Amino acid sequence: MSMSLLPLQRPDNLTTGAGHPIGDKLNIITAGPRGPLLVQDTPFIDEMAHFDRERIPERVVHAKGGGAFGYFEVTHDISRYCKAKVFEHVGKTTPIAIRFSTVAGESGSADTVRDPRGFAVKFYTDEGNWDLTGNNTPIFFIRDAMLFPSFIHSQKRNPQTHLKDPDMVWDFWSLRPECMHQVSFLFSDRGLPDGFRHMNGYGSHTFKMVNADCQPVYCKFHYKTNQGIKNMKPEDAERLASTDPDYAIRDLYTSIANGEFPSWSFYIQIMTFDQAEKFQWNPFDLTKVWSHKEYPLIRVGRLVLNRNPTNYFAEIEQLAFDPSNMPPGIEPSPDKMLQGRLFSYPDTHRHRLGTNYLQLPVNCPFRTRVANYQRDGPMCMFDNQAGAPNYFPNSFSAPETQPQHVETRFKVSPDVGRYNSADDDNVTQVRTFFTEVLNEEERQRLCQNMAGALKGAQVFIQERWLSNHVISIMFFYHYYSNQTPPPHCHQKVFTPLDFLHVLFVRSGITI
Ligand code: HDE
Repeated sequence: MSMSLLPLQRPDNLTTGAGHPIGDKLNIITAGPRGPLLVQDTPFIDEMAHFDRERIPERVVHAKGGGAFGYFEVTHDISRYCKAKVFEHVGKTTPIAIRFSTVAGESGSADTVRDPRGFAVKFYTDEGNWDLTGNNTPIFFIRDAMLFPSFIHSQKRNPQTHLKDPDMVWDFWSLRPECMHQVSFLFSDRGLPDGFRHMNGYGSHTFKMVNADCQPVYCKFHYKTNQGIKNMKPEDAERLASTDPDYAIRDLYTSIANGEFPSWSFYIQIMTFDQAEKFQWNPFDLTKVWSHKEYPLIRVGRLVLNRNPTNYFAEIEQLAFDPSNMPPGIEPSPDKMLQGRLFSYPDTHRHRLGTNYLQLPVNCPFRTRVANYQRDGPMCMFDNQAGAPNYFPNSFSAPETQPQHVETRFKVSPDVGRYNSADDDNVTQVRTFFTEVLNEEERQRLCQNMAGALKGAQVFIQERWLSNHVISIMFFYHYYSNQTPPPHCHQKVFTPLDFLHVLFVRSGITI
């Protein structure tokens, strides 16, 4: 795989960063053969000073990942829902970048761990970049952005021991039962995807689409793998974590290098504002899905990856996704998580990459021309918009607003407050997932995987996780009565310890 390191036909002239030819790259300048050094050895100082600054902060989450480039092609017309030019006509193609990742591990961690996978797509559209910064799951652990830093801390290292800590993980999850749906997905077979090519992607949130007549609808995005879903057995994933920790990056790179270009079919689900009013749950709750029966998938196009990065750092490490990058025709829904993300991503990029991160080639909206009143800042590249006026309004020929692209108006009249959504039906969809989506063998593996991880936490935490009536109802009725729970099931028929026993015994684990 070291093809990019093959010797060039004719070597370039070696220079310093400032372009001065270097005569000797092996021997430092010293006073006499045994030293000391001279500060005038600028080739040495130039090299060392740059080396000292090679690292930028890794992503606070999703630090380990790989990516590639390709295109999005429209295969079906959805202009009745959305005026965004990216969907303008069948056959239209738009360049894309995709970065896949794990969530909790550091940038050197193993690819084959049980963790959601990031699936972030950047469309370089004619109206600016559109970033669908999604995952390989249609849902998420929490529904309120306030909880995100705590949730992530619980998945990362214990501040004292610097070790991953099952107490922290299960303590948080058991205190927040809205996590159940995503945790069930995570401990099912799909929690260990075989590389990045064999998994689906989802925009996950509810978004708003607006058509040319300014009529809005709500929508969700799905991208289904054309390579087929393939997951790993836990024992294989564990083995690969030590023998080939970069398994997924290697698999992606190699397949593209060999001309096997992975692709995904791109779909939307649509919900009208009227339907949203009547929906049985909060349609903006990220812990819930929209039934495909009631809100069928509508085919839109396909995503194809056909080019590897030529430089990983420049094109993948510096690639910066931002859910607030939306071209006209795509707007945020009120989803509290999405709204929280609109702030967080550009904020972290300014810290990780610097104020002018949007000028980096991989982030700049190269299919359009940026014309605004922002100037200067560290690492300002290009011509800084030359002599164009840097204030608005002005009387000179300078960028003007385009009123046809003003965002849609919408009504909000409720009282401002901190609304508690902790008990917003954490049960029904988890039960559906367990009883209707999974088959018996998949259910058994879910139990086994969950028990195997849960046993690392203290018993009082295990009990709390299990005493959550969602899981009690789900497992008890499945295994012992094989029928839908009656309406009175929230009255506990069964103690947490009973359930613990059931879960572990069924999984062949002794505690
Ligand atoms: Fe992220 N997330 N996230 N996230 N996320 C980041 O942005 C954040 C969430 C996702 O390949 C960070 O550039 C908040 C949901 C992906 O570069 C950070 C909240 C989903 C990636 C951040 C969420 C995601 C990130 C870290 C809740 C799936 C990697 C570095 C309010 C729908 C993108 C960075 C890449 C990265 C914040 C929740 C997916 C810190 C505050 C939900 C795929 O800004």
